Parts: sequence; structure tokens; C-alpha cells
Amino acid sequence: MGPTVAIIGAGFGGLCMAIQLERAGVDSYTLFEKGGDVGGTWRDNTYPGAGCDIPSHLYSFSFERYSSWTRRYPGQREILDYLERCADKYGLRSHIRLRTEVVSAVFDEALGKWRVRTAGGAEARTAGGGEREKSDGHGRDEEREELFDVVVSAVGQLNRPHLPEIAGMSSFAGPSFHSARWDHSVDLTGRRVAVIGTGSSAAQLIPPVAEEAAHLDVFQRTPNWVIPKPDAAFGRAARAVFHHLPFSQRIYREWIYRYAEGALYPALAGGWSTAVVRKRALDHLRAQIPDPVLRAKLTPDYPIGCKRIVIDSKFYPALARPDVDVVTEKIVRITPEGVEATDGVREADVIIYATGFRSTDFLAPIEITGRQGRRLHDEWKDGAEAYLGIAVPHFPNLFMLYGPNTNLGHNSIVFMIECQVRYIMGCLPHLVERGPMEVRPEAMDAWRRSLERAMDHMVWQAGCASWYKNAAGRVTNNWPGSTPLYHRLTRAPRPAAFRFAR
Ligand code: N01
Repeated sequence: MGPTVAIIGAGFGGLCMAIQLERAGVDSYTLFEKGGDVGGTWRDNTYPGAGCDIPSHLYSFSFERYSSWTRRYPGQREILDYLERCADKYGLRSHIRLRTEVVSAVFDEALGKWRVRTAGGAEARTAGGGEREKSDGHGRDEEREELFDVVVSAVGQLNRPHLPEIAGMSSFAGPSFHSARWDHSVDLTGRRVAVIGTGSSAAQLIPPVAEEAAHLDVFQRTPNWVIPKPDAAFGRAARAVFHHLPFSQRIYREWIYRYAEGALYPALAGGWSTAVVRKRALDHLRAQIPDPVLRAKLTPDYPIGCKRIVIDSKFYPALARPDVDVVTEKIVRITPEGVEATDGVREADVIIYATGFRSTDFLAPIEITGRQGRRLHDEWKDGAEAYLGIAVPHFPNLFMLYGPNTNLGHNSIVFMIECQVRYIMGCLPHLVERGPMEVRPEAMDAWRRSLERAMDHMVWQAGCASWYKNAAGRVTNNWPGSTPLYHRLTRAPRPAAFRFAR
């Protein structure tokens, strides 16, 4: 037994939290998952070509190494299998409540506990527009309230699709869908397809879609910097080494981690490698796009790393195909026949919106109310922020995984999640002994100042729009420091930074 813990979301973060609770012998936790299974983003994103551009051995838990990865970079199905196996191996399933969406959490000051309200029943997924999708008739609206000592949010930053507001979208005669809500019932073979957006998701789905479609129009608003992805299958010999040689996986993992930290991070912080990474991207573009007109369209005019760098080796060759057009004219409206840009209508049978996520609406649409009736989304009206990306003043015993300012542009988010889980596990004995703990406003202020100072050096501030920034232009999503620094800062909670109930 231990404190009762509500975990929201069964992706990498929620599963990691549950595993560490299990390992510590705390079985008084419930993991709420709005979808039909575990996996989070890797359950939602099933578009063709979906995969990870961080190497397999780094994009997995350090305590749960897997010697049988089939490729250097894992595909969506393989990551999902890995997460499902983790859920089984650590016996988490009996604690997971699927198709159960947390609607609100209210801190009851008299009890010193969170009142967590859920809606269960049929799968209640969050629609692009932010409304909860309606029940499909199986009674989603079975609402329930339970008390917990601790709430851990593990909802991620990229779980709510962003659909653009383009005039006429609902008038389109054919099927249309978002990349993260792929409609597998639509056969693209021999059809005219339009893809809107050219971020990481688009870069992955465009090559297989181009293979199937008769013609593909790619609507690009801003070109991305693209560097090669040196993907390859692991041969039997490599897998055997990982399997049988003690420490081989650990050494390999450490090597790729250090490469990302040593070479990619400085490029984002205006350091020595900026020119090297930029040259690598330009060489990649030149090698893969022989046509100078297309190359000009695809050449970014903002500093590399300002938007998330796309890591892919199949994207450019797909754009260079004769049956693929890159359209840079501004989209005016969607018509029943297709997409109208400033130079005319391009007919389409299917439209795919690879237009990203509502990344700065952290924890939305969950209503979270802390002490003195303070609402989290009011506290965050100028942008989400949290001490270490984990805790917020006036919200006792509420912790976040992959919260504000903890995304990375250069390394594995699983590393950050493990740091956060370790930190929260370190908080549990304190809050058991001294009652609900809440970060002091002074600690939050000092944290904010240090973030602002570190952010000054980062390329994300440069002249580009990205999902890292909120509407006011503040970077709310990314961690501006190195990952070793974050590791140090989250090694253990500092009791002086918190106020305790007793
Ligand atoms: O989304 P995005 P994503 N009209 O926001 C365009 C992670 N990820 O789903 O740049 C026209 O990057 C928009 O244009 P612009 C990764 O961290 C990881 O691709 O705003 N276009 C842009 O081109 C990634 O960064 C993996 O001008 C419009 C695109 O849509 C993050 O997810 C794989 C528009 C959106 O790009 C998000 O990637 C996939 C409009 N109205 C994703 N609105 C891994 O491998 C938007 N766009 C780990």
C-alpha cells in the first residue's frame, strides 16, 4: 500500500509511472486511459510509414532494454508492441481503466485529496476541435468520482490533432482525415490525393501515399530542414550481439545518446555544430533533389532547428516523383472538388491533414481545480508553465510528465520521462509523511527566470512559427538545457522548494 495515485494516460509516460510504482510495491494506483488500449501516441498514429526518428535502443526504457528491435529506427507497430509487452510484463493491466476519460480533478482542501471525475463506457476520444467526442451509443456518459492522494498527468504534448480553419472544409465531397486519425477504410490506390502540411508526420506518410496514389499534391506552407535518417535493419548478428553480450546494448545506447547531446544539442543552442548540421541538411537536399526549381521551393529561409528538424531519407525522393507536385501557393479554400490555392483548384479524391497538434493546450480539456478554487487553465492563460515541468503552485500533489518546457528537439523524450518519474517517486515519501506538497511560488519564479535566461540562447526564438510556441510567441514546450542538466535537476526533490500541509 501507499498513497493512492491516479495516472492519466497510458502512453510512454503513464506506463513508466505505473511500472515504477509497481517496482516500489505501491499498488494503490489507477491508470485512466481514454482510448481502447495502451500506447498513447503510438496507438493513435497509425498512418502509413509511421515510426520514430529517434533510434530504437534510445527510444525505450533504460530499465527495460529490448534486444530484438528489428531496425535502427523503430516503426509504429514495433513501438506499440514494446509498450504492450511492458504493460503485460509488469502486471499493469489490472490497474488500467480503458475507455475512461478523466473529465476533471478538483483538490478537496478539507480532505487533502483529489476528487477525480471520469467518464467511462464507449471510447471517448478527444476530437480535433477540443470537444469530447460523443458516445457511440454504448453509454460513455457513465460518470464517476473517486478520491486520490496524488494525480499524475501523462497526457503528452501531441495528443490532440490540430485541424486548420480553412474555408469550405466541410464542403469537400470525398473523405478527409487528420494524420493522427487515419481512416484505414479509405483506399488510396489510383486516386488523387492532397496532403496539407510538411512536418515530421507528413514526411513519413508522403512516401507510401505517393506509391499508392495516382497523383499527389503536397501543400507546403513552410519548408522544413531535413537531415538523413540512417535507417537499416539489424541483421541477425547484430541482434545476437545485443542479446548475448552483456553491456552491448547499454554501450550502443550511450553512444547514440551522447551523439545527440554532443552534436545536435549545440546546433539548437547556437553552438559549434550549427553550421555542420545545416551543411548536412543542404547536402542532403542537393543530393536528393536534382531539380533546382523544386530545390528552391524546399529550401528553408529560417535558422535550422527553429522548427523541429525532420529526420528522414525517403521524403525528398517522394517529392521528386513525376506524379507528385509540391504546391507552395497559399491555400484559399477547400471546395467540393479539391483544394483551391491562389493559382487555382487542384482536384482531389481524398484530403489528408498532416497539420500537427494543439501542442500548447497542455492538459486540455481536463478541468483541473487546485487550492482556493484556482483553475489550472486560468493560471496558464499566458502560457503553460511548471516547476521543472512537473509541479505548479497552488496545485498540491499534482505532477506532470512531459509537461511544459520538457520537450526536446534533439534527443529521446523517454529519457525526460524517466527523470520525471524518478522525481515524482522521490516526492511520495515526503507527501506521505508531511501531507500534500505544493511547489512554492518563489521556487516557480526562480525556475521561470532560469528558463528565460537559458531560452535566450535557443534557436526556437528565431524568426519562425512552430508548435513549440504559444500564440503570444513564448516557447512553452521545449526544454532549453541539455538532458544531463535536466537529469541533475530532477535527481531528487528539494523539500525547501515545497510547502507541506503539515
Ligand atoms: O506536425 P507539425 P507533425 N495551412 O506541427 C502545416 C512529432 N513527430 O504532426 O510549418 C497549411 O510539425 C504546417 O505548416 P507551417 C515531432 O516532434 C515525431 O508533422 O506551420 N499548412 C506544418 O507543415 C513533430 O515535430 C515523429 O507553416 C498548415 C504542418 O502542417 C511533431 O510530432 C513522427 C496549416 C504541421 O507540422 C508534430 O509533427 C511524427 C494551414 N492552415 C511526428 N496548419 C517521430 O519520428 C498547419 N500547417 C518521433
